Amino acid sequence: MKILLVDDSRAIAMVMCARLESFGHEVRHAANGQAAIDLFQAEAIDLILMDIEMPGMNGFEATTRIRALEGHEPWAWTPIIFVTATDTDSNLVTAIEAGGDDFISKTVSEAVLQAKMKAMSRIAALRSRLSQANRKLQDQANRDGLTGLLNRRAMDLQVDTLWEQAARAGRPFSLLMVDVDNFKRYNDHYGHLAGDECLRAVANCIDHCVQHAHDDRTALGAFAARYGGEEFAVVVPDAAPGVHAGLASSLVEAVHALRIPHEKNGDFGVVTISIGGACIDPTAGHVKELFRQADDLLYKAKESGRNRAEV
Ligand code: GH3
Ligand code: MG
Ligand code: MG
Ligand code: MG
Ligand code: MG
Repeated sequence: MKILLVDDSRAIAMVMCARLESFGHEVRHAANGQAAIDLFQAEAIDLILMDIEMPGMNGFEATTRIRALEGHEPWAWTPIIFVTATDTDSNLVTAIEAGGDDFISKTVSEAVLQAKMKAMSRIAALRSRLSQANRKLQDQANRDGLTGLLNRRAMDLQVDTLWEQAARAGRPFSLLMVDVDNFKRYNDHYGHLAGDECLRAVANCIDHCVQHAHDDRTALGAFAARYGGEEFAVVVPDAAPGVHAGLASSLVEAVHALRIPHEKNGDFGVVTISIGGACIDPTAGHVKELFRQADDLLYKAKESGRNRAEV
């Protein structure tokens, strides 16, 4: 484990440090509460051994603050053991109320210290498995199973946040609505399995273009999502007007260049997409207006022959 040892006494810290290292742990030392918080934020710590009496911020206060920092993360819980010379009832109660997990005396025997460290390693291992599983579940909940792109739910959440940010910064916000042309006929002609493969390839191509799109060498910060069925959305949160138009035509070209055979797609003979793209000032309109405009322009792109972008 990586242990954060918080103690204002250099002598005690050196003794404890040597013992913990002899059990195979890695130790970081902080000589006061604030230094402990700084180290905790800078490094991945598995366990904290916390002194109580320290000049400035004491151990109770430092513990309360560390617990507040952990508050945003669902599985974050770093075991904190108080180490003190005065293990009175009132100290024990205050320690637990501040968010401490255990309490040991400064004169603790080597055997007991080692046993407690073992128990805490088990907690640290469990916590790390939970946090990994949680991250995996979160990722699964945000992604579309077929294409691996962000799903509609995740996109809506992202758009809300980015829209607010763009409004505060007074920057334009762009959206491209992408729809595969005559895709019903593709399924009818080639079958649904081939249809799925085709959607995967188109999604991949769009994602690749969006990830590599640059505006004068600056990455756009844009992302693609599966909006539903054979429709995709590309969110361009911080684009100068016109940038979204360039991206839209490069997407149309890139999908056409895949040359995926589609005999029933009019004269094109290959799979194509149509795009409606809108760019609006977030302080002057609602996000629904952005989607409505993009949708109208997509309809126009379909009407005027497909395999094109209207922006
Ligand atoms: P348009 O050019 O006007 O967009 O015509 P279209 O045929 O693409 O539009 P329409 O909305 O009539 O048909 C969309 C088709 O997309 C129908 C649906 O079966 C198919 N589709 C939607 N999701 C999936 C999917 O996940 N896999 C497959 N294979 N097909 C899908
Ligand atoms: Mg002290
Ligand atoms: Mg459609
Ligand atoms: Mg349709
Ligand atoms: Mg379509």
